[in-house]
Amino acid sequence: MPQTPILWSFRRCPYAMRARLAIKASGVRVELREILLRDKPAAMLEASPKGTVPVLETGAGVVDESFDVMRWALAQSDPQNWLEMPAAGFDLIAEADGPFKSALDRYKYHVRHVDGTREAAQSEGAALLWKLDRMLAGQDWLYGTQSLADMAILPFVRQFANTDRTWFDAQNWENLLRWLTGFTDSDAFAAVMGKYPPWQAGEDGVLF
Ligand SMILES: N[C@@H](CCC(=O)N[C@@H](CS)C(=O)NCC(=O)O)C(=O)O
Repeated sequence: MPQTPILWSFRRCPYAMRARLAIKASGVRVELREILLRDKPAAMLEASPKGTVPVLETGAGVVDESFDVMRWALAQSDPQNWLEMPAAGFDLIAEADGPFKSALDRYKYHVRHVDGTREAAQSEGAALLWKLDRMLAGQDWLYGTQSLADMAILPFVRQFANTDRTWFDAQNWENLLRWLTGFTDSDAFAAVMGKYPPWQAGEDGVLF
């Protein structure tokens, strides 16, 4: 690769998180440019006018969907064999990115005082969480060993959990809780959650 790829990122965004997780796991070095969603740099919008993070600029082009960034990184190098996942893993990720994420957004940003909205979204999201809990019975990861599916989905489960931590912790999904805690307590997670000041035009980002 002729130049260091550039990753436009926002620390708290679950999509950017999963991109950073896969990049770290691959060992590929990128230049990380932290942004503020309310003040997106012109250089990022030039690369990807749709204005969402993450955006990866490589010598060969722009990758601006987080799942594609994950796959790009693992295609360079996959020392932990995250790509060794049954085909069903792709459907599971699609379910998390689709119906579950939609429920998560309604749960997190529900219109206050509109009766039932929050509870409906909560139980809609919980349907996938119970399924994950069953898959995790007797094993640490969704498909036995850690794979793309775990790392693509966990940042969103973390966000769901943090929306109402008391409620989440009171549910009887022990396997799910173990999986989530294992992730949030891991060095791998800490390694992608460093805090950086927003990138300023003209400066180099952080070598990540
Ligand atoms: N499908 C995109 C979604 C990315 C996305 O929606 N990111 C959010 C932040 S978590 C964003 O950049 N939103 C634009 C904004 O808030 O202005 C992906 O997977 O990369």
